[in-house]
Amino acid sequence: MPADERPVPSNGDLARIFHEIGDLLEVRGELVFKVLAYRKAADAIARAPFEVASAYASGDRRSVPGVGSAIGDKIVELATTGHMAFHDSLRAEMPASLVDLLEVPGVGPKTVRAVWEGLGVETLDDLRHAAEAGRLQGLRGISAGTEQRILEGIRQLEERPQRMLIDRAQAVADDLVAQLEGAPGVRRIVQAGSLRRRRETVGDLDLLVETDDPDTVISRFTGLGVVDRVLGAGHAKASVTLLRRPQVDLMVMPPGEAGTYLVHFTGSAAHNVALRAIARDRGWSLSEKGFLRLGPDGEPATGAGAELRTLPDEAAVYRFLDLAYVEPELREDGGEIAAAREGRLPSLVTRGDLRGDLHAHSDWSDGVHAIEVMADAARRRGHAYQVLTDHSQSLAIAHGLEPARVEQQRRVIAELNARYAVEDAVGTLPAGAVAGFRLLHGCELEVRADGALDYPDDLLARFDLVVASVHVARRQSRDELTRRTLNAIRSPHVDVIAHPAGRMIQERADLDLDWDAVFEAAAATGTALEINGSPPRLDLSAERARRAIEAGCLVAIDSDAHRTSELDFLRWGVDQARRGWVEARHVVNTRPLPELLAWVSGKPERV
Ligand code: DGT
Ligand code: CA
Ligand code: CA
Ligand code: ZN
Repeated sequence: MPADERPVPSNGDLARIFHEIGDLLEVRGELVFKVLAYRKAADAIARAPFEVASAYASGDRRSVPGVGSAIGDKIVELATTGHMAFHDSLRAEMPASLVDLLEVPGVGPKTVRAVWEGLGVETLDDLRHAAEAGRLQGLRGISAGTEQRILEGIRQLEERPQRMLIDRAQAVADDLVAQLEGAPGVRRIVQAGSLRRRRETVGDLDLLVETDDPDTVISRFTGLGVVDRVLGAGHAKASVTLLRRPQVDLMVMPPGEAGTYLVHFTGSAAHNVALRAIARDRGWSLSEKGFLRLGPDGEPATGAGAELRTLPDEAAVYRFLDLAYVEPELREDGGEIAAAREGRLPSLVTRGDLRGDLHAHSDWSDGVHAIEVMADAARRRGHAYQVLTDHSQSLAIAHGLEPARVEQQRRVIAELNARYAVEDAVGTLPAGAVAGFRLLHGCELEVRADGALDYPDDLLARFDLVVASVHVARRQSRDELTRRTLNAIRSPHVDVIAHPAGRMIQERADLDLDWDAVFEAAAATGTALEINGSPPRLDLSAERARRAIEAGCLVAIDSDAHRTSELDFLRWGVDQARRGWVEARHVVNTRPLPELLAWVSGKPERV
């Protein structure tokens, strides 16, 4: 093929190749920074706003983050010769399928090389067969135990749910929106589906684009550099998978008719089914396109009698069915439709309702940042208070604090608060801060395996607020685990139970608790149950949060930050609270500081 007819690789082609180079280098055992350099370049090229290969081949070496002269030369080589010698030599050195083996939990590059060189294992199937036949043990560095762990890892990989945690789904969706915004014909983009409903995990992403030029929008979408494969594309919809990322469905909607499209693609499917039944009872068929009048035969009328009602926004759709507007977080067919009909939908808590955060760590235990850095970051977020809750003494793995360290920490906090008081008085507040900010002294108190609390009562009494949690002996019986949790709830010193189920989403099972007993005791003692905002936790779950408030419990929405950026985890906690029908009045950290402190000091009497 003459050079001028050779297709120039797209940004997506380049990204795929550089990702594969990174993977192959990893199998080869190259230094991490080298592997990461290729991956970083691949991601940046995928996102570049211009065609990198064409530009570079014509001598226009515009800057792309992470693409230096070495990678730039390889791009030019590929664009002008159709080959990249470095990539070719890596592929000649080892089969590309080895990369898949790195996905097995517990299998690193050394193991991959060992099984490939020693046994000729190239694929996951090969690896499973070799392990089942007991042929791995005996290879350098592989014991019988390692072999069992590899088998277990393969099983885990096969069973691993393919859903993203909400923070990753949000990041991928935001990135796509940024790449589509401002493109020709795009008037508005809405992130629909389970992400809009703020589910804790998201299967695929659903984007709705309002446009009067669907074909342009769809070809722009399917042509994005981050797109790996186009699964299907028509005039109204397209589905793609992204490089190392999930599936994305894009639907277009005509301007001015967004209402039914938004309702349809936000879901949930069960909520939509219920809406359609109401519509049908009233003589209409509801689809994404609008409401179609049903004929006498119960089928949508066609021809001259056809009547399609389109609606500009979602509120109008609900109004059309005589329902109050239902927030996306409630659209799970969990009683929201009856509540909308009867005018008793909850007024959901918002991020703006929170006045502070009751759970965060510093580098005194297992956090990353110093106390003053965490406090400053909380203050700049406009919190009225932040409770510092480093781990208690027995949690050695997290550098829990001995009582003497607790006393030291108290002094550090007092000095910081004195400084803030001076700044309040002279009016030199950092940007974003509100006057009167207080750093409160708390701890994350271990509930030991025998149910005992990890500090003596006289020390506990001196904290401003105590958050208690169960981290150890998670496999005890339901009775034992419940007894430990109730012991913490009933302590006059414990104010909040942190991440009550101890879960890690898709990673490990919840604590086996008698939840009714937990809710009853928490309600009776005024102990708050936490909705932990850390994306892998989100604990209480939305369902349990709803049961908790129905049982009369207070909840606390906390970040559990271990670094300053994680203070923003409050947002994910608020999402789950909303899914749990939680209102501001149920959330203890919506209260101003004096009321929060009054609640804490009321605890001994509450018990
Ligand atoms: P996911 O992706 O598993 O996290 O959950 P969703 O809710 O995002 O589900 P998805 O992506 O299959 O569909 C997005 C929305 O589109 C869904 O919430 C409702 C609507 N939808 C899509 N397909 C159907 C369908 O076959 N029937 C109904 N009733 N609704 C559908
Ligand atoms: Ca979806
Ligand atoms: Ca979908
Ligand atoms: Zn914590």
